[in-house]
Amino acid sequence: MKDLTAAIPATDLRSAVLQHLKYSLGKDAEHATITDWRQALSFAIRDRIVDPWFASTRETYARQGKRVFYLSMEFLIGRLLEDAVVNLGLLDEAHETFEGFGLDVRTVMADEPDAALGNGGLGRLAACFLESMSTLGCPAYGYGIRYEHGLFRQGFRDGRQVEAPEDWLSELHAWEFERPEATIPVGFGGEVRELGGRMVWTPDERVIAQATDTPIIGWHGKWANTLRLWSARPETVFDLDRFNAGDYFGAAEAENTARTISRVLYPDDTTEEGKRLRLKQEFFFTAASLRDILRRFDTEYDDLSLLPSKVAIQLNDTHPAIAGPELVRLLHDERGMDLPRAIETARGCLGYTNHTLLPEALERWSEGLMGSLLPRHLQLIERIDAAHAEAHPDRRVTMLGDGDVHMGPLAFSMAHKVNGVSGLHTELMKETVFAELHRLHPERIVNQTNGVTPRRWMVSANPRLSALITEAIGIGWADDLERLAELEPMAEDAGFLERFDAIKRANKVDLAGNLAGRDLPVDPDAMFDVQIKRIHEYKRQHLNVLETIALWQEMRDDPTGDWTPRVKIFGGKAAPGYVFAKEIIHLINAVGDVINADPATNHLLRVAYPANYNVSLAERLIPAAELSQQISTAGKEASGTGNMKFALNGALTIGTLDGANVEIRELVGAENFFLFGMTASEVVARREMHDHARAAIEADPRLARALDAIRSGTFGDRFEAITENVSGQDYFLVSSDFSDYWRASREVDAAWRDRAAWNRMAVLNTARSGWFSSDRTIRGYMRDIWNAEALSIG
Ligand code: 26Y
Repeated sequence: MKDLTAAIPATDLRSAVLQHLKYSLGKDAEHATITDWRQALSFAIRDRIVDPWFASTRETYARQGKRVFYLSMEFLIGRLLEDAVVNLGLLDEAHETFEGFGLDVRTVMADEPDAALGNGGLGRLAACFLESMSTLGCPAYGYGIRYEHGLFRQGFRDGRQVEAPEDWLSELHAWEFERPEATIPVGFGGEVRELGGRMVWTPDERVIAQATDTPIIGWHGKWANTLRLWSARPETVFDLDRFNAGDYFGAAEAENTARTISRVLYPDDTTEEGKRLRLKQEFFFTAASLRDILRRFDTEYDDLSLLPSKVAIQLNDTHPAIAGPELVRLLHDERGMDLPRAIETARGCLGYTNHTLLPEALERWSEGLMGSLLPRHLQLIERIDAAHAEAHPDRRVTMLGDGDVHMGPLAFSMAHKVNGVSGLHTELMKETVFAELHRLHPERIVNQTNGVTPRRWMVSANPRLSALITEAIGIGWADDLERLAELEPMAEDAGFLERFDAIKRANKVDLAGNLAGRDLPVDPDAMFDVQIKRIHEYKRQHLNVLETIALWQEMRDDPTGDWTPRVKIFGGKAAPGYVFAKEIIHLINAVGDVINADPATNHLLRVAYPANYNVSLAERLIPAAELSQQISTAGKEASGTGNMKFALNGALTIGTLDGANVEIRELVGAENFFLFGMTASEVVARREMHDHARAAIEADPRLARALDAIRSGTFGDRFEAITENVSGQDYFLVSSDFSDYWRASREVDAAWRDRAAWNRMAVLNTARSGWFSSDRTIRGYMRDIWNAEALSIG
């Protein structure tokens, strides 16, 4: 049939917004709230996305190219409206339109709640990847879970973290298209029987996965991919018999049980019940996604051996690693492919990205749990393990051991490529967790250093800097970020440096205004020193706090000394069950309370810890930052992506040789990076040293004094857990790295006072960080892992 919708005439943005306000929202302009205006704008913008979205789908079908399916438990997207407005090139028109309504469009866009369907780095990376895949015209689908409640909202009570549920769906979410026709049953439990030579799994519990699609528009609005998120609902909505018998709660029981699966982002992992639910979540979205992928494949091809040449499935860490056995089950049990071929075919489709080497984050499921929830999968894992053992008789690793299924080795053995997320991390994967598997499969591990999308993290978050760059090197740099190198000569141009400085200053003033509104007054003339990320021992926010205390003490000793004024800005959430991380939060706030109230020093040193750090807050903090704190224990931060956002926005880094810091330093130049601390191998050696923490404290009176202040109650509580840890076992080498961190921090102070030299270094950071675009990363995945080609239209 002819495309009846193709010829619908476009309207101007102003009419479109007013039409939606009236006819979609039922509001008149006089009584519309900011939220109404924002919803109306969202609908108007969404309308502009639909045509490129359809065109992309048509092109993908027409070209029969390979499709990429990115499976991730997390998509930390943040706000969608501004991204879409910017990528469609409608920012100026939107600005004028809203001026006509007497409103500031940035305020309207900022009204959107963050979609916080992720915890941190891995989820934000997935969001940057979605945007880059659309920008590059890589035919791709993101698959995940449509959590009713995303990452909790963080508040502070008496300096301690309190968690409140997040409620992003409480108001209309304009970006989604519900797909009531796209439903897929997913089973759990039950039994496996042989029937006519085939193994048949009969689950005893079934839920329905229901799809909701969000189009993700790329830069210049040329291509849009789909993010498909699954919600769980019961097979039968309501038990009328039980209701009629007066059992009102029981009548809704099935519904509650089913809906729990997509209720909330990661239940706490510590209880057995929590673990069970997490495994159910993982299988739920993985199984639904695989069926959807095969359904689409079946509409175009009838030969399953083509699967690896048409379908690339990327596993974002091990969370969807059950995809290996599930795909084998679909091919072998359901489609009758023989087992070795089914394993080969599945492997040809699957790639696995590892995001952490921390032992506690390497997933394991007890065979008991796996066997009760996914009995057929446990059998298949045994077969996959046995096949691997047969092929490699001298192997010493197993996917099954100590009564557990090890998801890392399973993902490794079921993927044709396995990648790390920075050069260092990939090398450490080869040497540590996957040493044995790497020996058996030396071609399998590849590196793809992370990247970030410059559209969100520069064009949209830092319009002032973006305008200056465009003025200096012309348009096009956001398409090809390595063109930022053309800024290099400007680092010697005093006039340019001054304008760069003025922009940073304006961003700082904006941020100071925002912080003042949170009762966190800061002086934009002080250095803005920022550490924003999840709170974790290995990220060492407590090292930063100890340095802050020591600095404060020295300032008090000599308040008229020649100090560099600093604002120490922290942001980040701790996992609700992570007691030590919550202690660190409490310590930051307690130290801040005392230091900020000290009249002798508070014009020189302040601490600001805005609650509820999220993507939107990051978009304000990063453009205003002058110093980026990337101080993890070497060997522990797989990559980091915040570090890249800071460097691109002209902040200098103080950091260890960890994750992508190594590559940042190589690219921006060692002289434009404040390095400190032990290397990954020095860290391993130092841990062996008896009483290393005590020795470090004895050797550094500043550190000893800072710890004494905490112990003696200067900050209210005595924080024994922290002081005992860093003076005792100190696994993360906080004490041992302190002296060198102090040294580097004072070098920062000195460097900052020479404004011209500092700005020169900052410009060089921007100019030399273009490699960290997620476009470059995605091209790497397409080339080395997916073997997929970019398509383009128009
Ligand atoms: C098993 C489960 C509890 C679990 C849940 C979430 C395990 C890990 C994670 C998340 C890991 C994560 O976010 N890793 C980060 O990935 C980023 C993107 O590659 C890296 O930049 C960052 O260094 C790494 O910590």
